[in-house]
Amino acid sequence: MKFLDEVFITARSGDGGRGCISFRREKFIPRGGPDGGDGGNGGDVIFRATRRLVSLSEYGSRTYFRAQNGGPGKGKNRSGKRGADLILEVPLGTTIQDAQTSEVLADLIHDKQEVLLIPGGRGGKGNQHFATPTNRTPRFAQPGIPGQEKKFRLSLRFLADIGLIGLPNAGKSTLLSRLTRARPRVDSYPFTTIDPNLGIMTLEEGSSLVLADIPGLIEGASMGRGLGHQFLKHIERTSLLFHLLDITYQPRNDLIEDFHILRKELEAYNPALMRKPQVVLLNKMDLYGPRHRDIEKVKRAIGQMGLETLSISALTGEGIEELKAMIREKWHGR
Ligand SMILES: Nc1nc2c(ncn2[C@@H]2O[C@H](COP(=O)(O)OP(=O)(O)OP(=O)(O)O)[C@@H](O)[C@H]2O)c(=O)[nH]1
Ligand SMILES: [Mg+2]
Repeated sequence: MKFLDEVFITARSGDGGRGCISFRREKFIPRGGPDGGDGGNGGDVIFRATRRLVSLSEYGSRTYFRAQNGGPGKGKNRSGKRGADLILEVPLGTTIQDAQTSEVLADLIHDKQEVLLIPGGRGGKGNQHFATPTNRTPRFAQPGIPGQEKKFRLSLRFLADIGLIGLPNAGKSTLLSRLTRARPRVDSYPFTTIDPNLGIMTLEEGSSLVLADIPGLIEGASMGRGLGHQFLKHIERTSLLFHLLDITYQPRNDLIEDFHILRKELEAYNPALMRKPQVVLLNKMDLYGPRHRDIEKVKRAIGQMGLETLSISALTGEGIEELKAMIREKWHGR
């Protein structure tokens, strides 16, 4: 299914069932009183966050949903059935807005978190409630209140702990598949990843972290070049960024310059991204050769900017244990 992080949908709560007009009829009670039951309430429209979903794809084809109507009241004081609620499941990190006013109605961030956004219509009261000393045979009951319809904008920003960023082909997806059970596509051409991926990394003591792999960024990404910028929102909520540098990358022959280009893109998109803790991962160390001697210089320059570096090979696993230890340490230190 196609990855979607923004959709518009319409939902309607259920109508309340109508109240019943009925009179008791029993053998020896010729003129029994009113016994019309109440209509059932219509179902509510509820949004529920679930870890099971990572995209809003389910709302790509179908965009109209409604909760069940309440059943009508019946004789012998029996109430109508309550309409079933409509439960719309969304991935963690989904913001729900009123499509007309843009008002933010909910931001769902916990697994199984629910929010009721349209109450079902109330069922009407049956004529059992309306007998008075002067009117013992009320021939009326309330109709149910109709449900309401509303248009929503759902937008997703991943709730990930760590974001993987870098130029196309830097090895982000390879690293994701090293650290988690996710198996994103990996290939030797740029822009292999066109939709963001999520992976879950389990830490020893049973807790886990979510990693987000977004499409490669290029110069001008914040202005809409390439694919990257539209996905930068998915790393806005992370608390740590891994910036991957491919040590074999050659076009400018200056890794530091490439690094600055991407940092500028992040800053231009949202300065808060730049303030996030960042670790620079020098990737593809398995290809290290005489041509890459300036790596030490690169490390020093990045160190002078106050950033940590780590040399790894996402492909062979070199340095990955150190990387995992660093992640564990950072998470325990919080
Ligand atoms: N030799 C070597 N190759 C690597 C390493 N990491 C990734 N690669 C290769 O580099 C190429 C790109 O890897 P990907 O993981 O697809 O890179 P990406 O950063 O996700 O790329 P985009 O999705 O295009 O942005 C693939 O051919 C990988 O096999 C590494 O540590 N060593
Ligand atoms: Mg990729």
